[in-house]
Amino acid sequence: MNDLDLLVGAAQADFAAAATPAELENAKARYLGKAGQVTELLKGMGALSHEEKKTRGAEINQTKQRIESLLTERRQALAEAELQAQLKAESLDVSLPGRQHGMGGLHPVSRTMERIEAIFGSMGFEVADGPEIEEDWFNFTALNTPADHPARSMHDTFYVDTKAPDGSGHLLRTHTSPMQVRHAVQHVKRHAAALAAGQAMPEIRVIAPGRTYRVDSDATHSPMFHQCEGLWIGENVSFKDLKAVFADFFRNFFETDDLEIRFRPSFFPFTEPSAEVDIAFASGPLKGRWLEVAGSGQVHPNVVRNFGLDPERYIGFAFGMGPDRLTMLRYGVNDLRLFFDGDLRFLSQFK
Ligand code: 2NL
Repeated sequence: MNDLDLLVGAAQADFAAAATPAELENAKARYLGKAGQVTELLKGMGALSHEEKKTRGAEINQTKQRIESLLTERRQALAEAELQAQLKAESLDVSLPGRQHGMGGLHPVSRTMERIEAIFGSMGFEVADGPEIEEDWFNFTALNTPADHPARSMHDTFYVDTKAPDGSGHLLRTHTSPMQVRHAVQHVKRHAAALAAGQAMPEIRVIAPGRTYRVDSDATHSPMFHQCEGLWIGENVSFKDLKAVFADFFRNFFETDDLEIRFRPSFFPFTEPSAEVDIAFASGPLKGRWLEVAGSGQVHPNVVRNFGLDPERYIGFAFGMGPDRLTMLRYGVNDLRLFFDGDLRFLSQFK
């Protein structure tokens, strides 16, 4: 083995040791670069005779070609290895089963809202809608709530803008009653001609479910909570109708006829007289305990007048209840905040 064979062997070993294209290019420079070993051999030929130059030159050129082809071979091997590694890293097993999308479900409070709408719908109640950012007049003034009433204070209410000089202002509605006020005012406008002619107006029978807002936060109060109010106005609507509506509603809602209903005197600015509504189950885990489930009353004459109706002719009742609390009772949930934390471990139990 001569010096040239040894050089080829050294280059082969060097190229094999290069693990990356960059390392291989460094190894190449050591043989074929400007100061590389092959280049140095060619430079050293100056001292040889003409005959020696011919044979030695041919041998060196051959050596150079062998090293170049070793280099090409190694370049290809590295490129191939790189490609294989990339294919492996990005491989996709098309035979794997598809990922399943989790099936969503209605929020438990939404389920309660739907039940409430269906049950009252079966009794001929329409469903009102309206803005969550409400005008002062619809939220308070129309409902006979005087300017100095504590419910109107900054302490209890989220105001969106400060009161304008004309008394108008905006706030997050503190109950769903303003939707009923809007509904009643529209209803009266629609039947204005009949009313002016002294003819009868179709009854107002509506519920107003939705989100409401108050400055309040603990285990049983959330700053955002749900309410469903109801309103029934006609020429001959009385407390006995209210009691029948509640009996029908709660027996349907809790799916039992074994419950009692009682009214307790109370006060609301928008009703007179007013009553709290309690129910008690005759069996089950809550057996015999009176549970407060709604507020109610005969609509105050001032409120009837604000609808645009004559309180001497039109009379009726209104009520308000909390779907969040009804949901807690129906499913046995003990902390209101669980409904609004968004924890799927809790929510997925209601699917
Ligand atoms: C409660 C009290 C109540 C009303 C809401 C009402 C609405 C109109 C006119 C008159 Cl448009 N009244 N709503 C009446 C009595 C009680 O709710 O404790 N809610 C959870």
